[in-house]
Amino acid sequence: MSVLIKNGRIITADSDQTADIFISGETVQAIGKNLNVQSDKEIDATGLLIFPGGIDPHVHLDMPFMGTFSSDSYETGTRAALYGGTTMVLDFILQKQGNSLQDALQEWKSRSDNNCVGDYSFHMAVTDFNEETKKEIKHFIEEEGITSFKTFMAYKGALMIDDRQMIGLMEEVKKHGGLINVHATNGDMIDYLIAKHKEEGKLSPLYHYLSQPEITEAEASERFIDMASYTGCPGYIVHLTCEGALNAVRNATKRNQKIFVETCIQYLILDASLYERDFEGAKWVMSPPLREKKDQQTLWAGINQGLVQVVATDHCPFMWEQKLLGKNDFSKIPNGHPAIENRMELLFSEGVEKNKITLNKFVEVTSTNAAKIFGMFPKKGTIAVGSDADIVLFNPNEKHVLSASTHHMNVDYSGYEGWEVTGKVKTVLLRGKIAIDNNECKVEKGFGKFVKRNKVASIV
Ligand code: DUC
Ligand code: ZN
Ligand code: ZN
Repeated sequence: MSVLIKNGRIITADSDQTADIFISGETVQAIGKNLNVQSDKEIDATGLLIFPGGIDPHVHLDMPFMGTFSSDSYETGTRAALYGGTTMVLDFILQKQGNSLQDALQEWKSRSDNNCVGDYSFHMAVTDFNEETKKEIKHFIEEEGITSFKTFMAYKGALMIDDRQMIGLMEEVKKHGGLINVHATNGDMIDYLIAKHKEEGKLSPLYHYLSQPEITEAEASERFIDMASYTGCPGYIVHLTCEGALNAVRNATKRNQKIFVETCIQYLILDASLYERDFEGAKWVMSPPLREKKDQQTLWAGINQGLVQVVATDHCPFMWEQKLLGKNDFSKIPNGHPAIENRMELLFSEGVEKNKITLNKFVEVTSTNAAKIFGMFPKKGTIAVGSDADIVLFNPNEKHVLSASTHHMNVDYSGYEGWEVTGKVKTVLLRGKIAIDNNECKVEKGFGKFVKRNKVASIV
């Protein structure tokens, strides 16, 4: 099967040109003006923008968490991602404390194998670092193609590791060419504040927010950065939300230390005033919580300063009925919100359309940087001869309204209900195959491939 995309405006992280793209099989074969080639299918992209397929490096599909499972399966989640222009996701395997990493990989494969519609990979979350786990790191990097290791500085008793384990893991991961990603919040401080609020009878979603003040994130981020500096291990902070934490990253640059930073779309465009809506605030109960307007400004600036390289989602949807598990106690509300389908359109509409970021920056933070940081570039993350033909055709002028009644995520509410966006994903190709066309998905579950990743970049 070959496809010729004619006359689109092709945007990559560092170029902007109107040209044709010729695809044969799974990869791009040629890019140029007025390409004179025979193709099985021709697409006229006049007036459309063409982006590399989005990569969302932070999603949780079918994940056991807080006594339930996130509500998108690998099928529904990766399909919704495709509708929104995201052709690849990176999900998290969670080691069970006391068990091996390999056990966890097998468990996650049992839910994901042959079920993905779009491409995917995993980060391996190490929740129990010990002499046995240590022996598994090399195998994951060199044989499984899983080169990034997630750590939690919070969720004590289930996911959190202490600093002794963190240092040990960093040394091992560095030795074999991997990277550590971190949920950087101070778990002990948060647990103290949760208990205090509950004792005082403060049980609404607002107290989820008030139990995780900015200092809990700033402190843990700085501590993580110091440990990464000491060990020399490449580090990536997931879902960074606030000024205090970004200041720690900025300070590290003064000693020539590079820490990769991801924020998520919700932290750029939503703020903590949503927690004042009584129990409706549970829709946005996630960790870390939404922050203040001043933090949004810091994050947009951080993107343009090159301190924030990635905009992800931390997509972790729960049905309203699941959120109701915490009706009388905010600490029992499953943490997470749905956004896998909305990320690209929201960032285009709120970022590019409102002149906060350029088109090139949009591509960098939605696709290219994640591919580089996580060892997939240039197979993924760009439009170039030889790269996978993961391509999004995007109408920058089409307005539409986000709603749970039209989205494809398996969740019965939207965190963005009624939000009008400018710009719409029209057609999506995944490895040369038309995956989405005119609001219809053309590929089945099982089409999505597991992508083995290389050792990671230390500079982007
Ligand atoms: N935060 C969330 O909101 N959900 C899943 C895990 C996390 O760290
Ligand atoms: Zn997290
Ligand atoms: Zn997460």
